[in-house]
Amino acid sequence: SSALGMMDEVLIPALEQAGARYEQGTYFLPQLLLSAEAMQKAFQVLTPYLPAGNRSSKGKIVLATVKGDIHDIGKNILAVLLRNYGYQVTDLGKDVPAAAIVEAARQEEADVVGLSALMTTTMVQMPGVIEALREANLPCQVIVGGAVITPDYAAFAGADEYAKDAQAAVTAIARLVEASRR
Ligand code: B1M
Repeated sequence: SSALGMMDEVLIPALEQAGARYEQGTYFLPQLLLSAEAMQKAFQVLTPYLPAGNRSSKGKIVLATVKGDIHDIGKNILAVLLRNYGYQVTDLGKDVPAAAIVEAARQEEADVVGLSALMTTTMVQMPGVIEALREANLPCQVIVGGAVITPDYAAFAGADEYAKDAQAAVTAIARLVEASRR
């Protein structure tokens, strides 16, 4: 199997199973943390084998997990894929306030800002971040994703694109960079 296949078919389902056990009450936070750590380590091993496209600079992308949310595994996968495809990625990390995202988008002259949220309690940060980016009059396009996000919610939040997984996000971001350069 390919590195991306191992991630999609083995690692992510395993982590989802840990999540399901946590929900059923047979796993507790320490087991969930250990599972997430194991995932991050496996991910580091696979990183050099993830698909690489043409590496000339294709665009500048700013990524962040929204304020209040410390889930970053999906966003980290997206960052690695984008770098492998030749994008210049500024990863602001997790639990990032709106003002820091706007500041980075301005400084980096981002073509695209990507926001991730994994919880119903934090996805509600997205509309505010997008509004702040628009108010700052920045020319960037915005893509959102994360387990709880739906296409409807992305539209409601004012995003230009939604992607269900990191691979779909790479394709969508290629479209957005085109659009922002037109
Ligand atoms: Co937490 N957690 N967690 N957790 N955790 C969830 C999300 C939850 C669904 C589990 C549950 O209760 N069933 C639940 C949220 C409920 C909800 O709101 N619907 C939850 C909760 C409640 C919590 C805590 C509050 C638990 C507590 O403390 N009581 C706490 C939150 C703390 C906080 O954020 N303030 C917490 C903590 C943690 C850990 C630290 C233990 C750990 C995170 C470690 C880390 O990220 N560094 C963790 C984990 C691992 C999970 C589960 C099990 C797995 C998430 C994950 O990494 N999946 C999760 C349950 C589940 O999903 N089954 C759960 C794998 C990852 C590759 O997927 O990030 O979705 P994901 O990314 C995908 C797509 O969503 C997409 O691409 C990726 C695939 O290619 N994608 C994008 C993501 N971002 C994108 C951005 C894009 C485009 C696509 O464009 C920009």
